[in-house]
Parts: sequence; C-alpha cells; structure tokens
Amino acid sequence: MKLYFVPRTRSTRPRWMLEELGVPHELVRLDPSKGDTRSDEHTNRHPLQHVPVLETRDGSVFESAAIVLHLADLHPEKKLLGPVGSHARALAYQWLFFAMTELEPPCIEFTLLKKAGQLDTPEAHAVREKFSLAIRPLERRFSSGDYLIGDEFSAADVVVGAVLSWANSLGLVADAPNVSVYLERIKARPAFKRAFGD
Ligand SMILES: N[C@@H](CCC(=O)N[C@@H](CS)C(=O)NCC(=O)O)C(=O)O
Repeated sequence: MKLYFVPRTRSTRPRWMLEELGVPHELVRLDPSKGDTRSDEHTNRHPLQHVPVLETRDGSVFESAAIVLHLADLHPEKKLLGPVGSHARALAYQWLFFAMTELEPPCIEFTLLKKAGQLDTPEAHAVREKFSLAIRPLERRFSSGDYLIGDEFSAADVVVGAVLSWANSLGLVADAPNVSVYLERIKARPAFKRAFGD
C-alpha cells in the first residue's frame, strides 16, 4: 500500500490515519515545484493532479476523507470505524461530511484571502463569522465528550481534527474553549505528531 503525499497538505489526513492504524505502508513524497504532481503517471492516479492518493493492489483512490474511511475498512480489527449499519458508523459519516462541507470551505476561503493579503476586509470578517457558526456543533459535542463518537478516538477524529488544526493555524478557532481543549488532546497523540512532523 502506497500513499502519495505532499507534506503540510490534506495528505496529513491519511498519513495520520496510517500512523494510528500502525500498519505497514510506503510513503511516496511528491514535490509539486518539480512537477511531480503533473506527471502523466500521477495524472492517471488523480486527474486533477492533486494529493493525497492511496494505491492498493486493487487500484488507487483519491479524496482524503474517502481514503481515511477506506483505510478504516481495510483494518476493522483496529476499530476506528463502527460496523456497517451501526449508529457509530452513521455518526462517522455525519462528522466526515460535516468536516468536508461545513468546516473546510471557510478554511479554503480564508487561506486564499490570507495569500492575497486581504485579512482586514469585510470578506475576511464574513468568513470568520461563517467559521464560528460552523464550529458550533463541535463546541457542543466537546462539552460532554472527549472525542466525536462515544468515548473512543475514531476515523472521524482524524478528518475533523486535521481540518480543525488547519483552521487553528489560520487563527479561526477563537471563542471555542471546548474545541481548543480537544485540539490539544489530539495534537498530543504520537500518531498526529508523526504525520504532521515535516
Ligand atoms: N478534496 C481533496 C482536495 C485535494 C487537494 O486540493 N489537494 C491539494 C493539496 S491540499 C493539492 O494537491 N494541490 C495541488 C498541488 O499541491 O500541486 C481532498 O480532500 O483530498
């Protein structure tokens, strides 16, 4: 099993998952500045020339959250995803879709505004507001639980945790004390440190 990645990108999500699972894998680091992601070989793996891509003996898969789910499915013995049809599994779907459709878009918008030097603008203010509304279900969840689902760390924490870590690096996690404590909890995990270490 190979993971094609670029450090400090959405690749950290499946990298972190692989570290949590502790299963053998090969990491293939690509350098976009050298054109690695634009090669014909990589375009066959990912037509948008993005990372991450997971390659197994059955074929390749892109989209970070899908890869995290698939890795959990490949290793049910690690119990990072509830059984098919269980409520725990439904909650995993809920939080993963939530991360990708509610939490991530304001992070993307804010990153673009930051790159354009437009943080002191009404647009940036609106994005901050959008994120602080989006984070509310998490603030509520972490008022009564250490992790997203039940009492145990799961695949959902990998995806939501990685997006929150991105948001935090942008200064978006303000006035959310429960989320801040959760972030410290997950950042202390050895697997997180290994995945985010470069
Ligand atoms: N929705 C996709 C987004 C993938 C994506 O946009 N990846 C970025 C890095 S975070 C990328 O590959 N950009 C092109 C590049 O780095 O050359 C996912 O979650 O996997």
